[in-house]
Amino acid sequence: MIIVGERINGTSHRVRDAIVARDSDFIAEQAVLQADVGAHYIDANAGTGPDREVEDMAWLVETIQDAADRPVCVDSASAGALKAGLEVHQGQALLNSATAEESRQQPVLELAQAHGARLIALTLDDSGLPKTGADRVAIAKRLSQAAEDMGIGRQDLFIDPLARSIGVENDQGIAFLEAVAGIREALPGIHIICGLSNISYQMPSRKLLNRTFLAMAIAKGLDAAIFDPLDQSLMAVICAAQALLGRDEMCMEYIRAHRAGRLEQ
Ligand code: THG
Repeated sequence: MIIVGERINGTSHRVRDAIVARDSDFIAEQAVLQADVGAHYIDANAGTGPDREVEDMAWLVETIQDAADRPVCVDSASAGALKAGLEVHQGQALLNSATAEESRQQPVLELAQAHGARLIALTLDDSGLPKTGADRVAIAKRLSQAAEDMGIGRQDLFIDPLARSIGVENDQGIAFLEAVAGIREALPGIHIICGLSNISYQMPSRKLLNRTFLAMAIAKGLDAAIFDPLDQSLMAVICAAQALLGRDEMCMEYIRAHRAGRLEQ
């Protein structure tokens, strides 16, 4: 599993204050904490207004990479902020995100191509949020073809089928899981990612829903996720799922995690 640590997100007030105050110690600490528990990428989402997001993103990417030896998942809906993050990034970034919308497909694909970045593409087009699994698979195929046409191969493309809350629409859990299975079958070798917290929005006991959903999605073919890696129960679910699916030879990693006290509180 490829883990993207989500703690550096300006929608959190503490993070937003640190960005505005240019508190590099706080951002560095959040980056190191996540890298130390096994995050492969550190997400950087400034979440600030259009008047300052470009500068904030460049500062965030530099501050994270000065502190932690990890690539950054440069997270913004704005092409300008994505570009600013890529320009200061060392090594191969993960760009978050393109969509199949007219305004966001080609510009973001071109950015990824120009910088040799990996890319997250959301299954979203100009007809609005997809409802069914089949809608998401159809958009994923178009995104994969458009990326391939630009020389971006499946090994560098992460499809995000957009998990939406079961508290808002009851059948969104199953629609997402069907999308993961359909994409895994139609596009072998592609990566499938999602943000884990969306599924439980407006529901009680969110962590229980998030970790149950993670286990189900891994079984269908999810191979990357965006979440807080300091949540030990989620990291434990990944470890257990890999062992249960025969992806942990002799269950060695599972046993090692158990001995280190990382599986149960
Ligand atoms: N897919 C992709 N990228 C994404 C998302 C996705 N990036 C943003 C988001 N979703 C994932 N990142 C976060 C970061 C923080 C929180 C949720 C998702 C979060 N924060 C705390 C909370 O609400 O409890 C703190 C917020 C606060 O303090 O106000 O939940 O789906 N490709």
